[in-house]
Amino acid sequence: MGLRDYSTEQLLLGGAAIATVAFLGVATFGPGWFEPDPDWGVSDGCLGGLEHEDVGISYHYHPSLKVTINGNFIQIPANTGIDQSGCREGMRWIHVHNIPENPDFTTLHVETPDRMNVPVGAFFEIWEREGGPALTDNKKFDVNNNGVSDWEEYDITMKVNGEEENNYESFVMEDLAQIELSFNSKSV
Ligand SMILES: [Ca+2]
Repeated sequence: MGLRDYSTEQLLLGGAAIATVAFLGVATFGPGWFEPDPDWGVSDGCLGGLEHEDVGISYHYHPSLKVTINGNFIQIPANTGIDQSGCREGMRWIHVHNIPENPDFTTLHVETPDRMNVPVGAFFEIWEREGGPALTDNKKFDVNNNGVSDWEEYDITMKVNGEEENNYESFVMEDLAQIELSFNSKSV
């Protein structure tokens, strides 16, 4: 190996090292770094029920959710995620119990056997307001349940505890997080 070749190799290695450092820099300081990867499978989980083995609940916490479409409050129905198809006589790992009169935010009960990153989109799937493969983009909001991704129909804003949040469907819910989603029809 001549000196010239060796230098080329060093240059290449140096370039690779710089690229690696740059990549790590983006991964470390990029906007997604602190956001955990969502566990999308949680929407298939079922507590009790006819078709699932009963497992102990290790984590039980309560984010809450408020949804408006063009400024109109949309009530998430009581018992969403309870005794539904695929989870008869059981409860999905994210579900709703009774609704108080005139709620502002609706309490979600997140109950999982292990610590999991439960994204808000998984609740939309349980609520059947999320695009499945047969309807529209998977894991996308479909709050009006028309089979068209809401990203094509609405300008969507999301706030968590009053602060703007940009992870939308992938936002991992924490205990007591107040999640507010506003869907506003795109002007034609
Ligand atoms: Ca839609």
